[in-house]
Amino acid sequence: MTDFFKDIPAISYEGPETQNEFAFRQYNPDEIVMGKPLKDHLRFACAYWHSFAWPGGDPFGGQTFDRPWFGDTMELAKLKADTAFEMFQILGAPYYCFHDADVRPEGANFAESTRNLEEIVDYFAKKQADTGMKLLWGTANLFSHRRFMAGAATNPDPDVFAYSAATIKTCMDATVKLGGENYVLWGGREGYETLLNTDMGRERKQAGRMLQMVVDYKHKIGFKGAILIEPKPQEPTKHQYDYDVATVYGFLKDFGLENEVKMNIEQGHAILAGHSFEHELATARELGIFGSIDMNRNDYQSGWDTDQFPNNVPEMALAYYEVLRAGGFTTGGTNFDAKLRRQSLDAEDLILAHVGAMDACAAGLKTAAAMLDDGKLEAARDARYAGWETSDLLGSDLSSIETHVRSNDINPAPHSGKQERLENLVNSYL
Ligand code: XUL
Ligand code: CO
Repeated sequence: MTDFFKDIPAISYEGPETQNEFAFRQYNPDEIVMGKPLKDHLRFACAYWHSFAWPGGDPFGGQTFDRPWFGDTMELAKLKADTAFEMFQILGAPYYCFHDADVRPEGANFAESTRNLEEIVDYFAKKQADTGMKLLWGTANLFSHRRFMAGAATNPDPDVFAYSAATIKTCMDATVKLGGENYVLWGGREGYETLLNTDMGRERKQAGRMLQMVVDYKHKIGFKGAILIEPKPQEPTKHQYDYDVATVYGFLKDFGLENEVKMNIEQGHAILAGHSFEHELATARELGIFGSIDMNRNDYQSGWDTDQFPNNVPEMALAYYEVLRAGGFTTGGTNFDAKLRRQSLDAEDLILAHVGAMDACAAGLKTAAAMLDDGKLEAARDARYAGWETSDLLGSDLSSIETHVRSNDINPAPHSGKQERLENLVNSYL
């Protein structure tokens, strides 16, 4: 046991009336909702990077957190792992997610970095066996180190492409070894700063080829999990190629990967792309590429990816409504890609941030389930499109349709979209 979370009890469900801050009010893991326990609907995961690797910097100032595991040795990496697994257990969050760079010190070269990763993976494997915690997804950090400043797969230098491909392979191996259920690719630097020095066509092909290699390797090693792309329009790069779900779908089609790769959709990234979270989720569902979610929120004033813990239940209800309409998670889950504010220094802050987020997600999911169960929203949607149930227009052609309009003297009357009525209906479930 480390003493970082000493005096903080394991969090359990006490119900809405409890006065205990260190308890769930909404998240009862075993509560049955639409035929299955809440914990299996939500599949919570903690993000290693924000909770244990992020030092608390912003563009105007550096580290504010003073964690006993900060430093570049294997010994400290193991202390970090010990503390992380203690937090997962306190929260009863069944999953976690990590990048290679979050969990191991950078080595002097590729071989040493890989050796460090492998040693930590063995350490994680033991901890997973001891605690029952599971890996939702692994990923490679191909954006922090200066070698990736001009991109990873899309770098003008083939040596960086090679280094990235080799790193992805080691991270996929690590994910498989830990029984990970997905492998994520987020291309933070796969884009450009200025078109003046960028060969966009070439970079796109490099990114497509890298993704094909990832899928080939997945099949070669028999990885049964999902390969997920996490779209984001910009930041840190001025323009990222995987802008949003629809853009990524076009990219996947182009490289023959639309049946191989799914989406990890992050709330904050959706907002940065000028969409709502539910828009991105619904798009992925309709295209058959919904996979998993990164759950956070952005400060709407800053227009920046502030990665705050989620707390807006009405918004989350609409997001989980789309998740449920997609059939819920299979390999995916709810990953808290969220970090404390840099003034929230205490161990308690880290626990309470997750407790609040898990409660808000549970409330959102239960609201979504009630909306779906009740059926009024879907009935209203069906009624709006009812005319299409008996129409064969889509199999017709323009000339026949003109004849049809003339001979039946078609003169459409506008119908109300009933938006406010539906908004009232949604609020009635909250
Ligand atoms: C960055 C982001 C990443 C990915 C994983 O905005 O969301 O943390 O989730 O690389
Ligand atoms: Co994310």
